Amino acid sequence: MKRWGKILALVAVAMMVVSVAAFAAPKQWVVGFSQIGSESEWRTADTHSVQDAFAQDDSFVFMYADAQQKQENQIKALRSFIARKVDCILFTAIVETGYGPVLAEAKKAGIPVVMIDRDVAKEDRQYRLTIMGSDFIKEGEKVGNWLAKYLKDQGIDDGSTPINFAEIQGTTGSAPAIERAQGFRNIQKTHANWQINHSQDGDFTSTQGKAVMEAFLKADPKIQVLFAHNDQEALGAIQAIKEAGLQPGKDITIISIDGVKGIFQAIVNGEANCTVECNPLLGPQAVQAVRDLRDGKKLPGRIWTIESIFDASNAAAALPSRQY
Ligand code: GYE
Repeated sequence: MKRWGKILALVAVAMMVVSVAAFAAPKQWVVGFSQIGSESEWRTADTHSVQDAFAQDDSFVFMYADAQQKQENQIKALRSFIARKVDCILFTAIVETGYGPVLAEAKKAGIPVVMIDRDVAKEDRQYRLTIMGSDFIKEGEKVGNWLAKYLKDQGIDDGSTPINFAEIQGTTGSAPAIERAQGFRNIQKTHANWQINHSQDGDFTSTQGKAVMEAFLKADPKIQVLFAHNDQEALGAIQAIKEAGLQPGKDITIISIDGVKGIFQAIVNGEANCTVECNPLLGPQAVQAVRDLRDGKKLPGRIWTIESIFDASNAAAALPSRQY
């Protein structure tokens, strides 16, 4: 009897120790983030936002993998997260295709994958849980709609004389490049005189944006409108336009997407005309989604970000409060 009493007491003490330990240190969730690289100011702001948001909550162990613009590095990073049995994977896909097998491995291992910003191709979306970020088709449509009004108001577009457009696309095969091009064409189609005479990949960087614009201008100095898929490319193109002896924002109407400080300054200086906002500050949303997941809540299939449009009418007023 005495012996049983002792055993019971020991069990009770052990249970207390276990529950106190559990109370003092709840299981930390390990979250691995596979990021593309750092091709633009947008990307840097996005990376910092996600890193800072997770750093503020010590119930997470946050692992960051920078793929330096290479898909094979991303696939390696995803495999190492799976091998490490992380609790959740955050993933931005540099291009849409090529991730099916590794995402299927994550699903098989029971690891939820939350896409941030750039999605994978339709056929691979069955392997990921949700996507948070912007509506790139809508962004392309906003570009077209803003231009329609602006070109008409400026007397550049009479509705029938051909307008000479150039487009610097984002990284070929990436979700934003595919969808921004599509969105813009949805509007362009409704203007019979809008001609996209030049279109090339600028890889979302200012160096490439400049190189592509130089080539365009060499072939055709009479370009009237430039749509760059991101601000970084537009900023590079502005350099090329100046070096060609033309006035950016005047001789060539320039519109791009993101809303980084550099383009705000260019708009204020009259060297760019408009930016369609694409919000990179996805960190707080990402933490919330992972917390919900940990709490067993069901995530919506799509989490949208809220965005605006900035031109000469509102850029100066908004500039001081811009966070990226
Ligand atoms: O527009 C660009 C970045 O994926 C939405 O990638 C993002 C794009 C953004 O390099 O600046």
